[in-house]
Amino acid sequence: MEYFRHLPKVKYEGKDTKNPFAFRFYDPDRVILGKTMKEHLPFAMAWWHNLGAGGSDMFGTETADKSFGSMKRTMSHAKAKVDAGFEFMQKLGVEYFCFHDVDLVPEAETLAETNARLDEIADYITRKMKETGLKCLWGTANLFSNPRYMNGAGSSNSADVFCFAAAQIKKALDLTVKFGGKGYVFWGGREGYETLLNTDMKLELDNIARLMKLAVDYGRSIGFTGDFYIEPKPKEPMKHQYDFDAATAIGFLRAHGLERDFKLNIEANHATLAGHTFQHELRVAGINGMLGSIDANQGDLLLGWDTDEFPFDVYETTMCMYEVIKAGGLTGGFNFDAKNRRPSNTPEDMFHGFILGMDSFALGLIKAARLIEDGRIDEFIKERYSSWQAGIGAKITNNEVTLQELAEYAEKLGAPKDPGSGKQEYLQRIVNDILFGE
Ligand code: XUL
Ligand code: CO
Repeated sequence: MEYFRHLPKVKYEGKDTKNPFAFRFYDPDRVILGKTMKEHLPFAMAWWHNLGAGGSDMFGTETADKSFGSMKRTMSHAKAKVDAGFEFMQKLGVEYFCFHDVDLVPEAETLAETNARLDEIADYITRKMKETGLKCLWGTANLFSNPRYMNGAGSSNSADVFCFAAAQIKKALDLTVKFGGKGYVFWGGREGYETLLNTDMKLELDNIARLMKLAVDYGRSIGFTGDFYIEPKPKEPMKHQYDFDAATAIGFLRAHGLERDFKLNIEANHATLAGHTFQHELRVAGINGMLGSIDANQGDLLLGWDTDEFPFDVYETTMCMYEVIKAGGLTGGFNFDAKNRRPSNTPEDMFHGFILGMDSFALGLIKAARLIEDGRIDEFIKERYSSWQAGIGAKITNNEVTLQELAEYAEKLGAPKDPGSGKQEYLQRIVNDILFGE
């Protein structure tokens, strides 16, 4: 069965096309800074949004029909989703998918039954992967929707719940390995707290790390060679989330000896919820050698929650690609953890969402490469920090000085040289010129 029969395979037609089902900037074979666009931008489809989310919210039911011709919560629906998803990815030229365990099948009453369903669908998916050449970017376990996780998973007060989380992670890792996934994600959906009046914070944090260590040991024992990722998020659903932002997650990983196996999956909308720019979070991950993967979406700065919009702000995608290029690329990819707006409820809109997202990132890549080739920003930063290249600056960075020596140096100097203008407006204009002036 073809689910998007009336929709074409989306191709690159260049920036002058008015065809709504063509890429204007994403040209998979175009080479930029020595790599093709496709290599720079391994795009992925999020199973949950694209094949699952029908637009329901707190005030209303679904507006989009994601039944794909089958009754929901059945295995035939699960299979229809696979067929529709693979057709969708092929038509868009998206090579990867990401999944939670319970995105793939309806959860059953028992773990054993859910796992049997997962085995059945995994065989079905593996066959499709072989037929099409499509791949898995990462897998994860949903440890937040089922009521048993109301107090957390790794951070639950209940040891039994912790064991259920372990069981789900084990199975999700089995599936990720079966699909040849590049990564495995921990997004700590309910790993946080509402009030310290009922919370043992130290035990909760230690237990989350224990669960992660157990996952690493198991994953490595079954041949998982990819990266584990933490996906930081500051709030929603919990008031205090333990993985607040990149810096917090990195500190946590280092404190528990997990930094060799883990990197970060940075999500744009989570960054802005944490009061950071997307670029800030990418930089923090990048300079720590932990920029693994990206959940490519966009928030609404006027709203205080995770709106998971398709990325359209080219300034943001440019700065994102600037960071990614500077960090030497991703080990993961760009997962559109994004959904159509509730009134955008047709299959065409599903295509428009991905075309928008892919073209926004392609344009961001083109512009980021131009910023780097232009060189004025790099040059300015180099000059701004030139005092560290020689003399006392070089001695400090080589760790060849004592505080006493520095004090003597400062005293002799009388006054430091003018540190110079930061020239922010000049630099912002360069970015605008490259984004809009050429
Ligand atoms: C939630 C979120 C998740 C993770 C995977 O905000 O981003 O969908 O990406 O659990
Ligand atoms: Co996400």
